[in-house]
Amino acid sequence: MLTVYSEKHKLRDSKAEIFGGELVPPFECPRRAEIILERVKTQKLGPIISPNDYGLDPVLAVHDAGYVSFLETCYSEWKAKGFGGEAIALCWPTRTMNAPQIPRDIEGKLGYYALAAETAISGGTWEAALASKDVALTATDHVLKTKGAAFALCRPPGHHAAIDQFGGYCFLNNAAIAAQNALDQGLSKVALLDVDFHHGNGTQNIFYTRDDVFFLSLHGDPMDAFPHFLGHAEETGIGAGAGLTANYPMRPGTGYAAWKAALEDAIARIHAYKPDLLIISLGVDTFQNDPISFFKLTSDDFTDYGQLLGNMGLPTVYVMEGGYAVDEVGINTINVLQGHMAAQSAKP
Ligand code: SP5
Ligand code: ZN
Repeated sequence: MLTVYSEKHKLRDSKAEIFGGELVPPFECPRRAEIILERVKTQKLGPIISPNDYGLDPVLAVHDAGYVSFLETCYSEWKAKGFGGEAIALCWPTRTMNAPQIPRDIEGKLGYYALAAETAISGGTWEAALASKDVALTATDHVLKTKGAAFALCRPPGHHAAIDQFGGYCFLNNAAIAAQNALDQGLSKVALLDVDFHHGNGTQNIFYTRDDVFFLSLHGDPMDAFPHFLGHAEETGIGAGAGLTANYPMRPGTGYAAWKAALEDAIARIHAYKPDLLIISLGVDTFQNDPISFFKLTSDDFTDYGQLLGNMGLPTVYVMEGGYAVDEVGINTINVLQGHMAAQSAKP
């Protein structure tokens, strides 16, 4: 399987995450991608290529233009105020405030465009985010050509990034940008299956009213887990998108048997939709030793579900999302891809 990777991910190297009331080194760190890349090499997964530059048009096809220019200038506006640290949101238009105007001040803009405070915007974040969407777009174009599968080793991740909000370590929604770009090249229907531990609130937000992308997500119940305010089973899409969002929230301690049952249901629904392309938001934070999550998957379970995904026989793009047990993040990720490849080569 082809891997697309950009060294520019290293430019996303934030120093601080708010966690448990303390500033800690971010869970979403450069070493994650380096460990995954290393495992791609040692397991001889296949060729590794650098992404092409697609510019901003595919970004603006899913994200708000004001949001995109905010991301571009946020850090320099923050520094211009004389602040010593990284840009972190502190104040929001919450339930008791009126529909907001977008403030002039960068601290106000941060509150307007942030959906969580844990994610700091640091110098280099924008450049890394741009390269990350190029990784997803390049992998997708390869799959459109070959009808096979590819791995987009994206970093920073994307699935929490909404039309005009960042957070959950995400800035640009790589998987959504790739899905939209495939549609813009003439595909009719894309299925976007999110197996990251966290609900893909950003992806759901982007496609909620549409019938050309079927979004499905398996995740920690938002009653118990980040992002807390989206991802309930009752959210199934509206308008043309009615019935084309499917959420599978699961409780703390969920193990592979229950998780796999949810995946099998999702797979049946994807088959019924008959998509031209499958995009997997691949987070491996469902692992039993993940430091911020509560599912109980073992490393072997990742291989097993990779086979189920490969058995679907669809052109498939794997887009990297989360996974914070850094020592095992390479093993678990590549286990999914090797499971997929084993299923493919078992086909007559
Ligand atoms: C891409 C991705 O996986 N983003 C996840 C962002 C999660 N950020 C909030 C983490 C809050 C964790 N609370 C954990 C309690 C652990 N006992
Ligand atoms: Zn996650």
